[in-house]
Amino acid sequence: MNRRILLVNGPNLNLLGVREPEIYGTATLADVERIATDAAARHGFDLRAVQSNHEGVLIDAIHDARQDCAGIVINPGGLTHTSVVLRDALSGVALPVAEVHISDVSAREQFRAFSYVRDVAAVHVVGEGVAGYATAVNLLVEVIAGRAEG
Ligand code: CA2
Repeated sequence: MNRRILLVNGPNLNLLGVREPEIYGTATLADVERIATDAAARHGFDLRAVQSNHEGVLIDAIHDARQDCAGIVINPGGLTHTSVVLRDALSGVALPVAEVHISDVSAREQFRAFSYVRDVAAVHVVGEGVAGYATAVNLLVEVIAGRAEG
């Protein structure tokens, strides 16, 4: 079994800690990647982090995960609510997926309540702030371990 997790952050998440701190807090993308890396390390996994503002780059990274990753933690950003192709990439690689959102998407605008990714993800973490990335890693590792046992 591969002991690597792919962390994917979608469009605009490079602005974390720089804009809209009242919604997303003051932690930066580098902080998020460290939180997830540390959580993965506690379970003996390493973590490859990708952030892009381009859908195709995210899809290529998801496809590449088939080679060397056991699961994917993803915050698709606004693509959550729009992207069939991102959903298809996630279901196509057949790795366990944890969907994470920093904010409580169910308590914001109506259009954020729908997620194309939700039903291809085994784990959902919403509204825990950036600490939710550690929760997502922890829960994903449980899913990975369960699948390894068969
Ligand atoms: O709550 C989340 O994690 C979201 O996935 C964040 C997305 C939003 O479109 C989703 O509805 C919920 C937005 C990511 C953009 O992040 C920014 C961070 C700081 C400043 C501006 C945007």
